[in-house]
Amino acid sequence: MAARTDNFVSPDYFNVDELLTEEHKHIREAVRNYVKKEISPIIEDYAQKAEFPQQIVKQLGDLGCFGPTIPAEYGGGGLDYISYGLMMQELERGDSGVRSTASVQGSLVMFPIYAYGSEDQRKKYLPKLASGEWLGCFGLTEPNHGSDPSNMLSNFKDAGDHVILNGSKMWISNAPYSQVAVVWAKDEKGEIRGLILERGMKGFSTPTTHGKWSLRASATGELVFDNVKVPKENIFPNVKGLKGPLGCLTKARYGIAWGTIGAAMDCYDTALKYSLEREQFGKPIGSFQLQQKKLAEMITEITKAQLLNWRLGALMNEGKATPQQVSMAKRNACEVATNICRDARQMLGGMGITGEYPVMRHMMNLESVITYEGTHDIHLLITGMDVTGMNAFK
Ligand code: TGC
Ligand code: FAD
Repeated sequence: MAARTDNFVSPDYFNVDELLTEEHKHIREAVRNYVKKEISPIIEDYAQKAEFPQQIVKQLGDLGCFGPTIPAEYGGGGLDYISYGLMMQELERGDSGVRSTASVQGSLVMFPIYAYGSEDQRKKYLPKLASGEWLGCFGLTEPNHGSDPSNMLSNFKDAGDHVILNGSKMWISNAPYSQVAVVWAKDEKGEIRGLILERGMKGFSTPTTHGKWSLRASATGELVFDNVKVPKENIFPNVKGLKGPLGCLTKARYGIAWGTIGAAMDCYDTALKYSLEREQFGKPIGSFQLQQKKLAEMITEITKAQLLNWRLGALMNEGKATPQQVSMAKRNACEVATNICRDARQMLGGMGITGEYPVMRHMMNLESVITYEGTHDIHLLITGMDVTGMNAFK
């Protein structure tokens, strides 16, 4: 397939740019240019072949997309949450799988090592993860425990200076290419703890998951632990319980709220341009009311989500954002983006199902994004519990 030329023009109907600093705009520009140059020309091909573009790991490290909010002394960017959000928006504008690689590395691997790890763990792992020398993954979900991770079965037993880990994890992004895995498992008291595993530990394997129709350019796999001997120094000393992994998810879900709107912006831009060029019945299809309704609704929802994300970013910067607010933003953005990509696909008619345009790829990717990091319904129940005070999960 011929490499696609990326002429993306970013929609900004309410001048949200005026809310950004010069540094924010500079960071966004750098990531947008990277996506135009290195992602858009190749991503369709990798998605069609269901291959992970391994070269992006070093590129994303060089660009500062891994752990942008982690302090610079550990190799992070020392940036604020709006900068992080804008990076995720631009990466997912290219492909949700590329954003996935960055959010797993930054929010689900580097963040827990930074927030819950010992000083030795921080020094050993963070700089190599920030630079992209090492890739990491995050193992929470199990074959029989997805939405309900508190009932996980993976467990470890004390064996002197090390522990013996058994169990398995499923649906793990980056797993097949990771040097490092942050794994959540229960100790002998049944308490959830985080452990850092390294590729090469005896009994630890990462089989690839095949046959996905979604996130085809992202590598997904299992983590299998068969009596893995893990040194005690690899256990996070500073967190116990489900709040450990859920705290990481709050950071990653925040990035997804921005990211999915990036995918929606790409689909809107594509559909708008197509509607001005494509003629039927002697007129551009953009002149028909039914097509204008789709475009008007797309830009309305994108604008609302951009404003919500900006406000959430401001709250994150002040340390005031609640996990429930993040859930609302993740759920809303995934729904909006999924609907926009589906409408854009229809507006392109038959061309909408081809790899000539990015819309079908985005649309299929978003079926994963609306499911992972807490499903659409789980986030609705989180909001429901927050406003009523009553738990409808159990
Ligand atoms: P619950 O009793 O509500 O909470 C247990 C403890 O955790 C605290 N907590 C949180 N802390 C930080 N951030 C959050 N978002 C938190 N939510 C809850 C809570 O305060 C409590 O603390 P403490 O001190 O009292 O112990 O737990 P529950 O068992 O009732 O479950 C609640 C529920 C269902 C909302 C939770 O389990 C959930 O969110 N389930 C969804 C699972 C999920 O999102 N899995 C994602 C796996 S990772 C992934 O998908 C990566 S894809 C990445 C990519 O490719 O981009
Ligand atoms: P289930 O929990 O079995 O849910 C099935 C359905 O039941 C859903 O519609 C759900 O909303 C509904 N449901 C469940 N409980 C309730 C309830 N109480 N009330 C009402 N409805 C309910 N996980 C990781 O740990 N690390 C990763 O890197 C990772 N990457 C992923 C990459 C991809 C491509 C995918 C698809 C998933 C990934 N996941 C990862 C796993 C993901 O987080 C889970 O798929 C997700 O949390 C849902 O779990 P499940 O698939 O087991 O669905």
